Amino acid sequence: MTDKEEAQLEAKEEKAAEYDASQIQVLEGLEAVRKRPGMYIGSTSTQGLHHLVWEIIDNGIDEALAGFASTIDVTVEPDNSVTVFDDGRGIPVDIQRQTGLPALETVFTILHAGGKFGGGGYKVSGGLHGVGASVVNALSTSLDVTVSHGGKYYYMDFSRGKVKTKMKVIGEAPAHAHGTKVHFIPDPDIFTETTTYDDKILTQRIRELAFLNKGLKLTFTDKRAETHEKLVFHYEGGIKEYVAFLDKGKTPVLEEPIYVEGQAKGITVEVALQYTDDYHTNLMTFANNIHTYEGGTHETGFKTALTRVINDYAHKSGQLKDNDESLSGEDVREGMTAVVSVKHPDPQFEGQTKTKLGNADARTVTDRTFSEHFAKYLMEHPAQARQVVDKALLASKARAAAKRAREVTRKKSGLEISNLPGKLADNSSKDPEISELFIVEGDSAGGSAKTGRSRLTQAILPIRGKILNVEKASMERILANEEIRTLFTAMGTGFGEEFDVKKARYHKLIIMTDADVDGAHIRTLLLTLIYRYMRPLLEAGFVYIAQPPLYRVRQGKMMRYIDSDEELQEVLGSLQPSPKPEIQRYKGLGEMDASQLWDTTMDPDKRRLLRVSPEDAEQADNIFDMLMGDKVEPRRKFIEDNAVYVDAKNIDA
Ligand code: TSJ
Repeated sequence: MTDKEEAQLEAKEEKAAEYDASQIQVLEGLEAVRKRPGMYIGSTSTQGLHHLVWEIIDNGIDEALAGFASTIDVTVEPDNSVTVFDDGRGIPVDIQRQTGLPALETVFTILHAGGKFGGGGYKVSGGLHGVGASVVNALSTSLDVTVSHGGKYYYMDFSRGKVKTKMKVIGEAPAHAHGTKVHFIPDPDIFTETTTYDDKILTQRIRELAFLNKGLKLTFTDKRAETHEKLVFHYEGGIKEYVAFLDKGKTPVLEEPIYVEGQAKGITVEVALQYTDDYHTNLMTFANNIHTYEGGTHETGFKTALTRVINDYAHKSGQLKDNDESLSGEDVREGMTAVVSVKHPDPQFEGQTKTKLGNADARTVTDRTFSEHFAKYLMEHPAQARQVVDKALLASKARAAAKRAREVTRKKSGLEISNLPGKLADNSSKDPEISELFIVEGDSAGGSAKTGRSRLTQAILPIRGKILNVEKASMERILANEEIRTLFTAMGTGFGEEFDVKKARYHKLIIMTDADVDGAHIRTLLLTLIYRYMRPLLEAGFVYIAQPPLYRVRQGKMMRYIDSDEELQEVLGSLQPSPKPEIQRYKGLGEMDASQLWDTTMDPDKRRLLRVSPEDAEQADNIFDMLMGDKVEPRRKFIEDNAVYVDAKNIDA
């Protein structure tokens, strides 16, 4: 062998070794995903299962944001597998220099390879959800991809992340056909709780993505349903149509929502807002299509600009005099529905749930974009501007009056913790970490809970049936409601803008309602209230739902508590026919005595609590709007269609 040949051989061996090493890294990478899926997709519950779909769709959205795709089709197949198609350029099929592999293979086998090539623009994949398509691949028993490009169909498939079929051409495509189709089956070994997709969760997010990406057409087809109906979501107006959608059934103040869009420093900002005749504020903010529940810089920029511009205008128009007190943030937001959506090339997500935007430049760009357009709008629409300012002035007056009233009552009866409301049976420990507050439906169940509880750690607050319609009530009226006041006082966290989660006197707030439709209503109402006025509790993971059993079965000495009709059938099937098993159905908590309530629902060693995420509570908020809205027909239909859903599903997620 000549020196040259020897050197060539060595180089070749080296390359082969490098290749082997990188292959091992690939397998180790995807193996790590399978070992700790929660680290990559948050959880392996139904949320994690749906996360797989978001991951894949995000790639199609990126292609649309880059200007190459106009449609994304999502299909749930009869076997619960999912197909996503976009009509973009198709994932590149050429061989990459560094790896010697088709780019297509790399996308599905290398961690975080999702948006690494292509460059430029913002990517929604790579944001909060953006762990990449390889993670979905690792967690699927089977994943296949078809790319149409340059007159050919390219195909490749995988199993649990490992290549099964190397990329190959499987046919001739029409010359101008282009796109990417990904089909995957979630691995039941990973998603042990459930592998069943929820059409409501999918529909809601797909609709939201259509609102957030104006002009992009998204479709959803559920092939498990008899109809196979294709739902089409396509909004040329984007978030402006979102605001109108959120305000359905309310009376708008402006003839149509204000919409502004601007761009600076590579950041795109869109804001849409409307005022309606109710008191509740609905502000939703998004960064790279991710719902930023915890807000962040874009939200701050928007709020500051809104308050400043309205105050400036109110002075110019003479509605506010020089010596008048300025309108507060809460005043100018009362009755407002707004969506703020920014797209940032390098979003930084912070906070407890990583849903708080941290980029400082998003604040300045949002503030400037919005204030310029909004100031101009007010000047050009004086009649509507007057209404907006009048509304804020009214809110301001009501707030001042309520404050005075509060100060008076505080002096008299005291709202301080030293003077906790009579209905509350507080626990004896002062350590918030081990303290739990049970909100219990009904005085009789409240009595049992007080008797049965662990006095050291468990506080009980009984509440009566339907408290109050939060939607129709102003902040003042909500505060005036005794039971709501008791809840806020007991929590010790304050209210609205002064809310401080660090002051929480209990790190578990547990909602305990009957397992019937009324119980579901009360739970929805409480979650809505918490979502709107105590949201940081949700973000901190402090909010829970207790699960009382549905049945008790007794046979001789054997006794079991049972949670569902299916379980009841199962248990009855496993019993001897005699002696005849005795079945008790619990319609309400009140039917259990103190020790039964403790055993089944309150004992920390035996109970099963459901933790409520901000997303769950948002669903409750949506349901609540529908249940309490003016329109009777959708409500009746909703209750009929979703009797089960209202009962439990929105919380079980
Ligand atoms: F369809 C889908 F949503 F399921 C999906 C689409 C799933 C995945 C994992 C990827 C895609 C996808 C990727 N659609 N379109 C693309 N585009 C690219 O990967 C691409 C194509 C061309 C170029 C280029 O610079 O020429 C760059 C990129 C990133």
